[in-house]
Amino acid sequence: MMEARPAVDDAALGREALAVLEANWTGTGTVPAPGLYPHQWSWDSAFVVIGLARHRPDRARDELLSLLRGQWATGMVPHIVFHTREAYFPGPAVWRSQENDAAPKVLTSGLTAPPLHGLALWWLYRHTGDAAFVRKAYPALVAQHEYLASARDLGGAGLAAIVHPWESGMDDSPAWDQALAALPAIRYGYRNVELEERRPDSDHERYVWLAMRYRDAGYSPGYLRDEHPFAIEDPMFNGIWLASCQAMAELAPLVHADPAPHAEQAERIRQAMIERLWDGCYYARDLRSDQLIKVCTVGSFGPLLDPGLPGDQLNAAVEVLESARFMGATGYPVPSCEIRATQFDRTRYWRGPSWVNTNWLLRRAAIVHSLDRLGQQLTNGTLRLVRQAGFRECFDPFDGSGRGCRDFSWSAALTLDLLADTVRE
Ligand code: 2M8
Repeated sequence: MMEARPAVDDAALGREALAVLEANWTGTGTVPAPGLYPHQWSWDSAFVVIGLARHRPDRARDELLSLLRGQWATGMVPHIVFHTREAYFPGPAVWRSQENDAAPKVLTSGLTAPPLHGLALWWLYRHTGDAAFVRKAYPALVAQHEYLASARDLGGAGLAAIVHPWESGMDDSPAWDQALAALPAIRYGYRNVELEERRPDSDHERYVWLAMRYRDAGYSPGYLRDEHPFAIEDPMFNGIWLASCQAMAELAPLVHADPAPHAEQAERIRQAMIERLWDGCYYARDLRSDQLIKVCTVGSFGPLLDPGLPGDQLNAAVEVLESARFMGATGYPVPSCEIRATQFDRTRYWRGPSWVNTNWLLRRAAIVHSLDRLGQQLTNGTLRLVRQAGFRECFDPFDGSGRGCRDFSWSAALTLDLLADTVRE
């Protein structure tokens, strides 16, 4: 297996990032990492599209189309598309997508992931001017958004609920602890092939149980609404959705479509996030206990992606982000959980380490709000991480050492994007 070596000069770093993405390309899609994640993951692919937009637009287009081949007739874009038979647990035998009438031919999971694809398509258009491709991909993304607005508005207020920690992309986040603890204790006894970064008492068996309950209910929206025990309105998932709605509004004229429904959707999400998730910081809301989950994580900053975020909230959220609760105290941006929380753990997956994708999203937010200094800090801090430790899955926020797997696609892809901006500046 190859592993890119850290490089100090930008040109070499860029070449290494491209080499990682080339090695992770299967001919159909880009795997997040060889071995550990040998299929196509939804938001990973969107980050790859963003990173390749200025370097390999052809590959970026193929990546998105390949992912969308996994879209269900309901509009749901699944969190994993299984293009090969490589072993992964839980794989097709657990999800059994082929037994569902709405599922496509290609095997997929039955869950979704943060809907970053509208923003990724806009990014690609912005850097290529390829309107023909927008026309090709746009209808699928409209269907994706319609699915979220209809099947996932479980709170009835205009937000999309996640029904599984995997749907957040931030699997082991402390934000899901309470909801998971309320589920029955499960012991399947299968050998957990998780990384050591996972909690020893990892909730993995509960994850699988939760996924199988949804599967056994035929992946039905009625079941999600009335019975499913896990339903959470997450500010990162919804902040990303809002950004994609705004992206779709900007793309709509290219396909002679009306931008208004996308803009209205964005407005609904904004209002609902303010009314339901804001309490001095954005928190996730547990719909089953109808309570805010009072732990501030990197997900709390998702709403900053909204250019229309009210000034008071913008300032308050940025203050928290820059404070000693987050990047003010760590050497590297941005810890995935506030460091004063009892659940914070610098070594464990989504419970402390810094991730390139959330750094990139927050840098995007900083640019949207013309927060130049913050944007620069996020850029420089992220580039320092990958220069020193390589394209690792995540990083210790205090000393910058790499954690999780190596040659991780979104770390490489988003490095390419950051470098492209650095060169221009
Ligand atoms: C992680 O999620 C998968 C399950 O989907 C896992 O834990 O095995 C998360 O970091 C998620 O955000 C990411 O999309 C996926 C692949 O990189 O890995």
